[in-house]
Amino acid sequence: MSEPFYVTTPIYYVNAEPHIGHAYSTIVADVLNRFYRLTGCKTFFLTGTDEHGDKIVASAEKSGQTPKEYVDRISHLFRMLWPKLNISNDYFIRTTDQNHKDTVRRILSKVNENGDIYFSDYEGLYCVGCERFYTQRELVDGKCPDHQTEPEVIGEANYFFRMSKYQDWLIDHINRHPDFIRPERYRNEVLSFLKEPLEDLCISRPKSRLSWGITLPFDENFVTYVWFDALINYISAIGFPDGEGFEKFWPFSQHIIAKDILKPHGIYWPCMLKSAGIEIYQHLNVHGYWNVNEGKMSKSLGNVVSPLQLMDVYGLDAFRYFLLRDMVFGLDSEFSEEALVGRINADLANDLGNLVSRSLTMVHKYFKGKLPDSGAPEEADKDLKESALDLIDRYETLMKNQAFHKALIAIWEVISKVNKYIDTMAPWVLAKSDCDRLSTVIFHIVETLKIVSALLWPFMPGSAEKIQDQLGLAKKGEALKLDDVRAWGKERAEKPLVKAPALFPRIEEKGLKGEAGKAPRKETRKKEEPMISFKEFQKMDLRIGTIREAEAIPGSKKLLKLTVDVGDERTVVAGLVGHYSEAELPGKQVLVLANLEPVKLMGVESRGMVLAAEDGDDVRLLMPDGNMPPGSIVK
Ligand code: ME8
Repeated sequence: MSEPFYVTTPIYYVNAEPHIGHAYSTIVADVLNRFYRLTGCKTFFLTGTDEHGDKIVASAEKSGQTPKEYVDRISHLFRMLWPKLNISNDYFIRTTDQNHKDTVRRILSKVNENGDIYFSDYEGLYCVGCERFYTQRELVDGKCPDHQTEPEVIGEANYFFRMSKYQDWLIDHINRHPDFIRPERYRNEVLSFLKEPLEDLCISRPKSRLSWGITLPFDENFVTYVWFDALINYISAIGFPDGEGFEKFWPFSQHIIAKDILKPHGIYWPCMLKSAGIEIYQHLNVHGYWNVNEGKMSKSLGNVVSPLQLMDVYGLDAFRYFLLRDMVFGLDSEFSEEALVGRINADLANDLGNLVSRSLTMVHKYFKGKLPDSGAPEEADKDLKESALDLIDRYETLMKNQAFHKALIAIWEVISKVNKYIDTMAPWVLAKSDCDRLSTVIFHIVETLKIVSALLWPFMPGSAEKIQDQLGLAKKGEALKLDDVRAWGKERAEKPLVKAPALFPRIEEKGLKGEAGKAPRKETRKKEEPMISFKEFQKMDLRIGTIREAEAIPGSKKLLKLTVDVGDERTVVAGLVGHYSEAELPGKQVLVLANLEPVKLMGVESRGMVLAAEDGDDVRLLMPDGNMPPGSIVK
């Protein structure tokens, strides 16, 4: 029986609406969670919101709400976002939950009883954005490196946690567990920080300055520092101290965070756990930043990228795939819509989408939708099978090491191998000459596709399930597990394979300018257009027009200037050169969209559009089935 798996995201501050940075961390956690489910592990996946502290109070004031009203509203936005991104979290924690508050007080009491809390006067440099004190050497040009603001000097008496006491222990723990913090660059960053003496941590705020927090169990006049409160969510959510979930999952805990919060997670949190006598978490997995136009996303710069907008335009799985494929876990990545469209068209529409559709088409055409058995395999078949089965092992190793982009590259190598196998084996030729070979080839294609779909499930659950459904394999809504696909040929379709529309429609790149961060532009649409209402349809003034004259437009290789009678005579410019001659057009009746905004084309004002059907290079005008008076309404 495999070990359980427990994954967490940061609990996000409710002072801003979710953007692609939050979406990325949460999707990474979801991918990992689904991956471990795929391997047969029992898993627990936690996300939530961080709702106390100065920042929240300031944001609530700005929006004219009480802190409670404000946190309820924004927390709800996060909670509602995750199902839309197909996030499979088991629990959503809020630091304003009573159970969490009780756990924080319990741990503070324990740490206090252990003699690790003392009261003292302190004056320090405080960054409100980070909600923490900075030392001089942490500042860059006197400013907080994250917020580029000068910290305030704050002097007040507060409670302190003796973090310094755990410095040597922590260094030793990191040295003895090389993958405790990963990738290595972040482990080194923490170790390098620990080369200097570790200062004690200020863990309280006087209620006279901030009342929106958890009251200290040993002094009514103070609330808990927001980080001391927030980090504890990882154990309060699973029932610390004696809940079943805590006992089962905590020893297998993995946190996902970005580099901005490395210090609280890599230093404060292990020291807090050690002081409270609790086992340390297993791994801290740290990723880089998504930047936009080479800078951090920020509301003031107006370059915040909304996950929902992207998803609406490009589709959820394409968005999830892009985030995981384009970022090397641990390094920063530049977000651009061009790159997203490029990936969708090349990897999803071309490689994967084509593979699925041509495979299913062949099973239908040659075997009436029923998957044939394999005959004796030849070298090429054995080679494909070996690559597909090897892929499962490579994939497992890569996923366990957060090398998501490499796992996807490995899957795509096999996708491209099957596509080449199809081209070389040419089933359409075998269909005429060798039925046995045809069965063997189709069998190998479908088996490989089955493996591909299973490995894709953590990244693109909806599409993977669709593929499995089309392959007749979906079992009561449960996706295939790794063990199901490892047994080559064992998992057989229980119903006929289904031919279905394209999984990933190509995106037209027309007009894309790559201003990342801006809302997706109108020209960038899926070919599969959204539905329009009847009311919207009625806005179109479609009429029958009779072409009176047609003439070339000097300098244009495509356009003709038409004089069309649509009840009134008007000029309509149409791209008909090469399809119709000027001489054959007069007298023809056509369909005209008469209320299109006038536009100047090659210096000629066009008032309307002549409708035509297009198939590659061929263009044919649409005409009424019988003569109609010019200006007749089309409805
Ligand atoms: O720090 N690129 O909350 P937060 C990638 N409440 N990830 C990004 C990102 C970007 N540009 N921007 C944000 C807090 N993130 C605390 C956490 S945990 C006990 C308390 C993601 O709302 C990334 O995961 O500022 C980062 O660590 C987190 O959002 C910070 O979220």
